[in-house]
Amino acid sequence: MEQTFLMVKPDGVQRNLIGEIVKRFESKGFQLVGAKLMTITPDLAEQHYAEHKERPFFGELVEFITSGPVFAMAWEGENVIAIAREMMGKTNPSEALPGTIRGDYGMTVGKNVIHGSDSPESANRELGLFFNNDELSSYTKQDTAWIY
Ligand code: DAT
Ligand code: MG
Repeated sequence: MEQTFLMVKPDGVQRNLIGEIVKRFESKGFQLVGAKLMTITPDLAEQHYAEHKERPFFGELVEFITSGPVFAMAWEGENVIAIAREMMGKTNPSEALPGTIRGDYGMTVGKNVIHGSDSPESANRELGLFFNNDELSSYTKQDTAWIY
């Protein structure tokens, strides 16, 4: 079963959106396999966003993502990487459709509420950056038979 890394960013935590965001992925039928509230160090932020190192907004991005606690999550389900990206909406909340998380709760590209891995490679990399193996739970939920 596929897994992805999702994270409520510092703005989402401050705006009391953790529950709302967890609820959307739970209700969809995905399974939570790991979660923690944590403050990202500058070193972890630079590793996490390494692909953007040369972009002009990199400094601001690192400053923002380390500015307060985030809620880091590992979610599991069929096609969860792509479906979670759809549920998040476009990077720029002003272009994200209503019904998506960024479309419903975001206003600016800087503070866009949620992060989600964009490919199997990035999911694997990001899950490894944020979680130790013993922080991820492998378990069977009773509702799985009613979802698939
Ligand atoms: P996503 O978070 O949708 O995967 P991304 O990987 O292209 O988007 O960029 C990572 C984050 O960087 C994004 O969530 C917000 C910030 N960002 C992207 N483009 C930006 C821009 N033009 N100006 C400021 N911040 C930007
Ligand atoms: Mg990205």
